[in-house]
Amino acid sequence: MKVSSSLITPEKVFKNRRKFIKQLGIASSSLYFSSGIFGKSLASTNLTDYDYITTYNNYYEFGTGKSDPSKYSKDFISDPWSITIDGEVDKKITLSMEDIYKLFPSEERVYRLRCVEGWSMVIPWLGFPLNKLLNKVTPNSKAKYIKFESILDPEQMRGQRYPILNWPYKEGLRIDEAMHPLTILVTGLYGKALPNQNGSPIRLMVPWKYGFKSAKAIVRISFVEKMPISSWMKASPREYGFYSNVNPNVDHPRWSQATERVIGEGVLSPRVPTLMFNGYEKDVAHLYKDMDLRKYY
Ligand SMILES: Nc1nc2c(c(=O)[nH]1)N[C@H]1C(S)=C(S)[C@@H](COP(=O)(O)O)O[C@H]1N2
Ligand SMILES: [Mo]
Repeated sequence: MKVSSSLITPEKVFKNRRKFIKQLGIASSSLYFSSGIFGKSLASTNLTDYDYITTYNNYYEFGTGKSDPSKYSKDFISDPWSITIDGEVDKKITLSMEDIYKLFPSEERVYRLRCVEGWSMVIPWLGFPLNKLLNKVTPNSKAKYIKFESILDPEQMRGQRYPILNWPYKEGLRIDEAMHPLTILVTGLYGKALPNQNGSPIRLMVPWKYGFKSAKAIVRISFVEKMPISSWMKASPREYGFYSNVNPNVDHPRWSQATERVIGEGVLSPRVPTLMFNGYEKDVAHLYKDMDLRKYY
C-alpha cells in the first residue's frame, strides 16, 4: 500500500483499517497489509499503537531506560542532515535529506520489529529500499560488507557522555543482505515524519534480524572489505553476533528466543511464538542456505 504524496495519513485511517481487519476476523497467517512481494504474513496482526512505538524505545544514545529516548530526545536537532556513502567505491557521495526525499519517494512497509530482548511491535514504516541509495555509487572488487554509522553528538545525546557502547553506534550487513528488497531506510512512521526517539531523520530497518541491527540516525554508510564489528558485538561478543537473524531455535545465552511479548496488547502482553527469520523465511532463507545458523548467530 502506498501512502499519498502528501505524506500525511491520519492515525485514524490506520486505526480504522485495523478495526476493519479485526471485523473480518482474518487469521494471523493470512493478513496482508501491502501488495506484491512485500505482502507479509505476520505472527501478530495488529498494528502497535503510535503511543507505544514512540514511548517504548531502545536508543542508548539517550539512555538505557525504555522511556529515556522519548524523554531526552525532544530537543534533538536533526536538520540539516546528510549521509555520506564512502569506502570501497569509485567515488564517494554525500546526500542531504532534501536530496534523499527527492530521489527516493517513500512507501509504506508494515514490518514487525523483533527486539533481541524478546518483545515485538508491528509498525507501519515509511521508507525506501536501501538498494536504491547504494546503487548511486559503484563499489570496487574489494567491497564485501556495508558498515553503518549513527551520529556522534554527545552534546545532544546524553547517553554518549558515558561509555555504555562503542560510540558512534555501528552496525553492518553483508552486501547481499543490504541489497535485499526488504531492507529499507526509514524516514517516517504512521504517515508522519520519523520521531526523534525512533531514529530521526533516517534509520535502517532489516525486518528478519533482531532490532539492534536497525541502526538509528545514520550519517555514514561505507562499503568495506572486512566484516564490520558492530557496537553490540564489541560490547558482548558471546551474546550478539554479526548475523543476528531472528531464530526461535537459537536462544540468547541468558533467555529463550522461542517466544516474544507483543507490546501494547493489553496489560497481559501475551507471548506468541517467534517465527524463523521473524516471518520472512520465504524471502531470505536462501541468503543463508550454506550456513550453520546455530553457529552464525
Ligand atoms: N543508534 C542506535 N540505533 C539503535 C539502537 C540504539 O541504541 N542506538 N537500538 C536498537 C534496538 S536494540 C532496537 S530494538 C531498535 C528499536 O527501535 P524503535 O525504538 O524504533 O522501536 O533500534 C535499534 N537501533
Ligand atoms: Mo533491541
